[in-house]
Amino acid sequence: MIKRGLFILFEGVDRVGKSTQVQALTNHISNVQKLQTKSLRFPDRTTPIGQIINQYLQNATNMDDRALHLLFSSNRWEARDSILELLNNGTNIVVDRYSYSGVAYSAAKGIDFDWCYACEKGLPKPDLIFYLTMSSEDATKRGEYGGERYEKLDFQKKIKQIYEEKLVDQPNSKQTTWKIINANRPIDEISNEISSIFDSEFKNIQSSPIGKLE
Ligand code: NYM
Ligand code: MG
Repeated sequence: MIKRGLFILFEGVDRVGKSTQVQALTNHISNVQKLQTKSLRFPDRTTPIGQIINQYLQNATNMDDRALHLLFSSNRWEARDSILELLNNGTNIVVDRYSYSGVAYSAAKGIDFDWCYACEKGLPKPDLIFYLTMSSEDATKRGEYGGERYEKLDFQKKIKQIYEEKLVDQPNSKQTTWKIINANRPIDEISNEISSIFDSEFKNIQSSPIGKLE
C-alpha cells in the first residue's frame, strides 16, 4: 500500500524567506529522502480567481475587504480536490501560505477573527506548519518591498501580532504541529533545521489520516 503524502505548510509575514525555504525543503524531500514532492503556493495566481486577487494585490483594482477575503478562501477551496488527490497518491506537498495567511491578513484589517476563520473550516489540514519569524524591522531591511499591497511596516506588525497571539499554537489549530523557526539566520542554517525536523517526524505523520481544518 502506498503511504500518503504529507501536507507541509510555511507561514509568516512578507519577506521572512518562506519561498526560499519551501524550495529548500522540496529539494530535500525529493533529493535526499527520494520521495515524491510538489510545491504549491497561495494565492495561486494562475486560476481565474487567482487573477482577480493578483490584480488587487498589484493595486490595479480595489475591492471590498470581505469580498476579497472570500476570494482568497475560494482560491484554496478550488484547490481542495487536487490537494487531496496528491496526498492520497503519496505525493508530499510543500505549501507557501494557506488559511492562516488568509485569517492573519484579513483580521489585521479589523475584520472579525472568527468570521475570517469560518470559511476555512473543512479544508485539508496541514500536518506540520513551519512559522518563520523575525522582527518586522529586520524583515523590512531585507531590501525593498515589491510594491504590492500590505508591504508596509505598520501593517506587517499587525499581521505578525495576529499570527503570534491568535494562530500559532492556538486551540483552533489543534492537532497541527507548529514549529517556530527563527528566520533571522543564514539560509542554510534554517533549511538544515527544517529538514531535520521533517526527517524526524515524517514517518509518524504518514500513519495518521489526513485531517480537516475545524
Ligand atoms: N494573502 C495571502 C492574503 O492576504 N490572504 C491569503 O489568504 C493569502 C494566501 O497575499 N502579502 C496575502 C499575503 C501576501 C500576498 O502572497 C501575496 P505572496 O506570498 O507574497 O505572493
Ligand atoms: Mg509577498
